Amino acid sequence: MVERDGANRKTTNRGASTTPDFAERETDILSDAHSCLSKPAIEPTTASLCSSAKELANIIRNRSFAESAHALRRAFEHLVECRTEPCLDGKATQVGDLALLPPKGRVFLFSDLEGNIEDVVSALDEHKFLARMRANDPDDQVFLCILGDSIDRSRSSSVLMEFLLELKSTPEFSRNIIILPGNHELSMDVQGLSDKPGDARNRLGLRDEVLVGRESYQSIDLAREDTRAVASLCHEPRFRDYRPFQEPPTTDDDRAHEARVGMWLLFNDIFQVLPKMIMSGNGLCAAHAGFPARRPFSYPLEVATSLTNEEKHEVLMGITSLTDISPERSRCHPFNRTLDDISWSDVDPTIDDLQGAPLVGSNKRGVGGVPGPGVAWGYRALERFSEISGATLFIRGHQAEAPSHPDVTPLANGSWRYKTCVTINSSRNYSSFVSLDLSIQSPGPEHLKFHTPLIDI
Ligand SMILES: [Mn+2]
Repeated sequence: MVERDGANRKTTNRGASTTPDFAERETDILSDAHSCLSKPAIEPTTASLCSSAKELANIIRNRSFAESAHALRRAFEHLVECRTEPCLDGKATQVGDLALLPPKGRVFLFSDLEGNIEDVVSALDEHKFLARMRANDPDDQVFLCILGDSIDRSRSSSVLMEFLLELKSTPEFSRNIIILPGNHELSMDVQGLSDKPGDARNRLGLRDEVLVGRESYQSIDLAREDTRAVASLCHEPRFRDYRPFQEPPTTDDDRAHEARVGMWLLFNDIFQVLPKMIMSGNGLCAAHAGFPARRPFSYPLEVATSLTNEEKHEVLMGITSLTDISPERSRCHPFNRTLDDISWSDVDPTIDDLQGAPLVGSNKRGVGGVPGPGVAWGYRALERFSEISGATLFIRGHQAEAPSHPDVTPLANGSWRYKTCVTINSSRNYSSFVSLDLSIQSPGPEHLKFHTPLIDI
């Protein structure tokens, strides 16, 4: 009955006024979005109809809140399905939180895009990604891996996330694409405590973009660091309390707000169900920041090397079940040490093995002054993880600044190497990404190709 009222009102509004004012139109759109959020979408995704990444990005940039809500809902349901449908046919597959690449094809890896949609779009088009994925030639498989921190203080964080998720939930592309969350996407959601628009506790601006509205958010001059304008919008009483409503909303304003809250929660759920780590059949491993480092991964190296294959497999299986996707939502992971290790850790060549308290790590990064939950790791920890996992090359992002140390080698475009680990950075400042031939057995850093995309805005 409520939906029917909404539908009637929509028709009336569209027929009665040639130029409905923005607020009225937006409320109308949000009411539609509210119903989209509560039911699965069935129509084909926009990406199926696009010939280039640029075309898709433009469509997504201009789509309505209702269309975004619809697409995100479809992406969430697809990602949940991906967790439980392993399949070995030359494509990427997934077991729980662990994404698996086949030992054939070329993989392109980006990390820390930080809302930098233009670069990834131009890179994908330069390498004819959509056409090649669509052609599905077994001898020309291309894979796209995004290693997290795709969002940051930017006007394009929500557009970039929607762009990546749209590709991921398109059937002909899905199994050539792996999207990992970084600490930006997984940082603890401490409600109501953040006064800064870019604070990690509101996912570095993504919450503001969603709750305030992309259109309003983009009208604020962030280049002038006029962040107080965003803060004042976000701290209107109705934006402060973004928990789901206990009672059904009665006014249009409430319905619009609930729709925005629903979309914000949906983004959070999507980040939870994304895979957390990537491995290939030949020895490539990739994650946002680190690898499982504390128990059971912190066996002494002599114990790790003496594990049977079955025992190593059992230890690795810990990676496949980091996330509880039960309907009871858990949006933070303060006590999931393995997830902290993967999404927050830093390389520190001055540390022999691991540094970090047993429960909460003590590396320098943190949220709101609280020490970061990851660990700092050195060579022995990397060696032990390589021994257990069989990884000969570990690719990560997260740490733009290379530590100054004789064992650290600066590479192209802000990337750097430490032993068998390569840290890449695809943010605006560096815009670099790497690719690797997956057929190479036991690859090392020397097998990586470094790219810098053309910026074409
Ligand atoms: Mn990071």
